Amino acid sequence: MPFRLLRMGLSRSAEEPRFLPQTPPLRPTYDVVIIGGGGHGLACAYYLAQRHGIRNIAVLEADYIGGGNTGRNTAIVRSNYLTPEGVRFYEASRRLYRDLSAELDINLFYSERGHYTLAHNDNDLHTMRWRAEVNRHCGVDSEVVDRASVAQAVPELDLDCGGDAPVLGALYHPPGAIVRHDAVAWGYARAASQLGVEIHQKTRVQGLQTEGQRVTGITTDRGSIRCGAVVSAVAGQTPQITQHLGLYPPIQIHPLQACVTEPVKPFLDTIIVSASLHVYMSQSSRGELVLGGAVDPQVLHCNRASYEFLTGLADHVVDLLPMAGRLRIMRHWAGKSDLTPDFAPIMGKTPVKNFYLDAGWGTWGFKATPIAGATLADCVATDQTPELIRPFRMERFSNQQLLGEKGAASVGH
Ligand code: PYC
Repeated sequence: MPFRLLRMGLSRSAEEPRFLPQTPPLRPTYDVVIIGGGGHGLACAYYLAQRHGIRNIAVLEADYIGGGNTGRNTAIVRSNYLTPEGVRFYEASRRLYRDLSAELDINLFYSERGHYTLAHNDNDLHTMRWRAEVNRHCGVDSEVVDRASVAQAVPELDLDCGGDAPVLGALYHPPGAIVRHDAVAWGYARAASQLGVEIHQKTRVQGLQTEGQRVTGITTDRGSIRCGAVVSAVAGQTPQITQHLGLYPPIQIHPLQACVTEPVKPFLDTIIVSASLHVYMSQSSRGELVLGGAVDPQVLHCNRASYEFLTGLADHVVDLLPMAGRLRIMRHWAGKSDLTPDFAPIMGKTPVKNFYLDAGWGTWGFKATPIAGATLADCVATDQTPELIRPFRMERFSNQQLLGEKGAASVGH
């Protein structure tokens, strides 16, 4: 028996059992280097190879793929934003997500649930009506519904919220969905790798080289490489990368925490969000309640989860869903939100030629993954800014052309 196992282990005839091939040594030169092996970086690599035929690409990931914000969010997909620019962009992302399991040949457990953003006062209702108007104008399914409709959708909710913040109605967005987040990273990674993209995990960037105003190379802890173009898609690590080029985009990093409870029988088949109570919740296919809250108030570049957050979140969750008080928390984590002043991302070209940025996603990065990857790939391949991401260019901060997307937030900031 041991000999048979040994023979199989050493045999080259058996199919490669790993999801990704083993990491090769770094080559001296690549056409494109993507810093960040999260969903955005991997999606960009995939679309560069698949849509533009650019295959001499390395994705550099300091840790393991999908181990940053891609694996640390609450997996919500929606497009009910406030600004027309945001709505169009996130709707394009939602449409790509909907068909992504088939495209990547992996079950992403994409599940359309409907998404309720609760209104607890007149101000909330005003913003919901505004969002519904903009959404419908952009072809996105979204409407304001009354309190009775919310009660009918989720009878387990206490719509008086313990008497403190009674629910008056909600913005209802039927296509709101959840999707298995780690599978999104793995799906893009495998599809990109099958097209020839190299994915280098445990490879940390230490510096960037320029000649004139053009980026030409990267120093890593596994050696130096030259490259035609560099994409930075590292979310909460952005300042550490851009500082090498003297670029300081207006980003502040705040932790964002979330948790899951022990599994219970399915009872919640929608996504419920309350910005006033700082709570969002859904039920996973395993029966766990997935719960999140507001970003931490302090700037902090770390993934530490805190007991204070859990007690604050539990307090608000129990106001809205009293039965949750009997559930145990099973896992609890934090990611790094890179917030911009107008709550819209920073995407595309930068003052350094051939250096492209994908940053400033705040609490919305995961839902943007497919379209961020696709538009960034278009931008790199053509060196032209696609129409869909023109509003997100970095110059908007010096041209006073901010977007004002804060009203679309699911949580307090
Ligand atoms: O915008 O849907 C959202 C969201 C949920 C958690 C963080 N952001």
